[in-house]
Amino acid sequence: MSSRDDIYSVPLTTVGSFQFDSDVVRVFPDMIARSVPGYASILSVIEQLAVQYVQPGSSVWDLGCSLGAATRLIRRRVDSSVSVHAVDNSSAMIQRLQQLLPDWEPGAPVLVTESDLRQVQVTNASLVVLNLTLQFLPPEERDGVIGGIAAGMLPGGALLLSEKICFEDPRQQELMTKLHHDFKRAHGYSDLEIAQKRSAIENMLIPEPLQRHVQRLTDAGFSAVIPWFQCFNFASIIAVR
Ligand code: GEK
Repeated sequence: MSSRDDIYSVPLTTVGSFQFDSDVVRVFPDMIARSVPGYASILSVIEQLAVQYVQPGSSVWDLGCSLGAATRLIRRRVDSSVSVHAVDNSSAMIQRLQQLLPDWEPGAPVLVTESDLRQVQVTNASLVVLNLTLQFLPPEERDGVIGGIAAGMLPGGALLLSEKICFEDPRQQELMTKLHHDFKRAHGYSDLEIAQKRSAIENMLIPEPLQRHVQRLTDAGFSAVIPWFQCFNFASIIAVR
């Protein structure tokens, strides 16, 4: 059971940089559901993509898997000839995921790896998921990461990329930020929690404009790059190899 996210509910003298540590792991499912508009819809589309794109004998990669929400949905939709790789560099996330795995419904084999995704070689992939993960990598490294993933994918395979995005037009940026904060308020976060979380994550999560992501995927050789979801400052793209 996930506890309620109360991490930033009391005033902190200094707000440290956000970490995916055991405190975050304890509340993570609640935190992500109340912070990311459309998170549940994105997960359910990932499950649909598993049916549509995963090829027998191929592999699936969930990069920045956290507690394996996407992995869990994918593995029950594919046959046992498929290996599902769940990768995250937070040891707290991976430890908790290992504890959760035995309670999951049966499905394809899952290989859990604690690693920086930049150290992982994607191979034989018919589906790759980067659900709210690329945003935590330095922007100058993102072209290389997407290029490496593209190189390890099978023709006809799909990459699902979801990101927090930013906007070149300051009025659009202001409106989308406000609507996102309203969303968080409507889901029970106080102004103090919103402000302290914002300051903790400011230098770690670096959003880019949607068009920058589309261009990067196109440059990496994906044959179709399809933004399919946007709610305020969150977007998701399907890119077909
Ligand atoms: C979900 N995809 O529930 N290498 C590997 N993992 C990383 C790296 C990295 N370099 N940087 C960050 N992470 C999930 C949600 S959460 C999104 C993804 C969020 C991991 C980090 O440890 C965390 O578990 C995850 O990426 C981001 O569908 O919290 O906003």
